[in-house]
Amino acid sequence: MSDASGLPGESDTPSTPAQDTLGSDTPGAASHDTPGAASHDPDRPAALLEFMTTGWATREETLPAQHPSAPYRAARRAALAERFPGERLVVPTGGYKTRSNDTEYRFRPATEFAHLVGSAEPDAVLVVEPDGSALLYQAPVMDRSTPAFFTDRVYGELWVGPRPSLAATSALLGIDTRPLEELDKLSGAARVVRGHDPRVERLFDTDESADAELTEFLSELRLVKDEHEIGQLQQACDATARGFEDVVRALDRAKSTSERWIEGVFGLRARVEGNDVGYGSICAAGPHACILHWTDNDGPVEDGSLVLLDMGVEGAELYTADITRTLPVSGTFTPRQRQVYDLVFAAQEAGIAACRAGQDFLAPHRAAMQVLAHGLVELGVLDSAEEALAEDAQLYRRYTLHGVSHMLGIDVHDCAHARSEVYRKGPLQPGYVLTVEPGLYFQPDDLTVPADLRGIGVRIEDDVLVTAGDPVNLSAALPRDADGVEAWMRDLLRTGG
Ligand SMILES: [Mn+2]
Repeated sequence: MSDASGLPGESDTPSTPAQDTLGSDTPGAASHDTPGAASHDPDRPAALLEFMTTGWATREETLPAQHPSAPYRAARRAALAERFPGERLVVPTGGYKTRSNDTEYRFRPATEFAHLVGSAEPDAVLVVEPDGSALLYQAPVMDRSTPAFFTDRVYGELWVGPRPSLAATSALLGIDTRPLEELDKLSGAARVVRGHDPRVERLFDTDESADAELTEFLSELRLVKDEHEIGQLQQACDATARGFEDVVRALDRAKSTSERWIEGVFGLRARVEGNDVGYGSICAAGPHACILHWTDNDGPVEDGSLVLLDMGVEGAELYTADITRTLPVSGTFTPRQRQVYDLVFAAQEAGIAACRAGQDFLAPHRAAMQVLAHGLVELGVLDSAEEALAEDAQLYRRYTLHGVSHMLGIDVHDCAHARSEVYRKGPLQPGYVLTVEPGLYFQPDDLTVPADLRGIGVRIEDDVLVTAGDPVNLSAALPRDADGVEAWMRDLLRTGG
């Protein structure tokens, strides 16, 4: 990170304010002598500010072509306007989140905003007016026409790079744009998607349950994916498959370091081919596989053990994959590992087969649990599958721990605010993309399981598109069955892929 401070403690010199309307709530924009400056920034004499704004070559602005996603997003905004006719609807993207002091996390647009607009600009706000027209309020560029271009750490061009103009954004996304400061002129009743931008929430007269209804509708609008979204999810799955291949090729380095090597290798693929990882990578070797969200990733990777990898690339438009493979570190399963693996695989096969339109959302879960419960008897873990499956007992869940499916999209656990009757208790519909991810987890100190199973954790997770016919596995590029996994690893380890 660059640090522009020269000599601290220079004399106070009046400086030109960057912009009044923005940044008061923006982390990193803490005002000292200049809005957008940090505590260690040196003061700037007026003569310097004047000098900095002159002597730059003129730039020609070429407007970009419209993005292929624009018509799809326009249709979503039209559906939103139709659901709440005559109302003002406000969807903020949110701003930078502070990591510590004046350093921020990388900006990630809010999911509702990403779905409806597709801009990556922080602090932007979509407003759908009562007549159904849509306006995007966005911070104007701070180019060399204002001293802010080199004083403002949040928007200044010399700090954060060139940002798109309102005209360029409008051309790219197919939506009318307004300067963000004009948002402050709005007031009165509106529904606002809460939780992303408190400043925007304070501008309007809102009602909590009316706002929740807006968020709920936008969550449900994402249940059925259109063809563009399915293409994005396929790309995310394909990039993720390449990331898994990278990891197998890098297993030797992981063995001489730790699980972190795997996390890093996959993260490299995610940043190069996508926006980032869609969630913290779970790189769980040996008994760490029994911890569902193991993200410390600081353990050893040892021959003879399994490594459970739950990782997903989030693509440029923020759609994420969510894939799990459990691999033998040596490239070959032991007979006992393979027995557990084959059982989880059979459960997943049953789950994927149940991903058919008209089945209810929990059908894949029930199908997989039937297989797992009966298999647990064969493994010598349970005495009776029927007893364990009984509604008032569900003892098998000691080893299966979690549900088999969730919706997938811009959020890894997508559509979280959808009503239960259309999601968890509703029917599967063509265009749904959900995970199928059964697992078995035998804790290292679980005295109810045979000693040679303790410390084994296996999960297999794929991303499945529901269609009018057979389910389509978007992550089929990665082998799932034990033989297929071994052959795939052998190939990558021998040839380097
Ligand atoms: Mn998942």
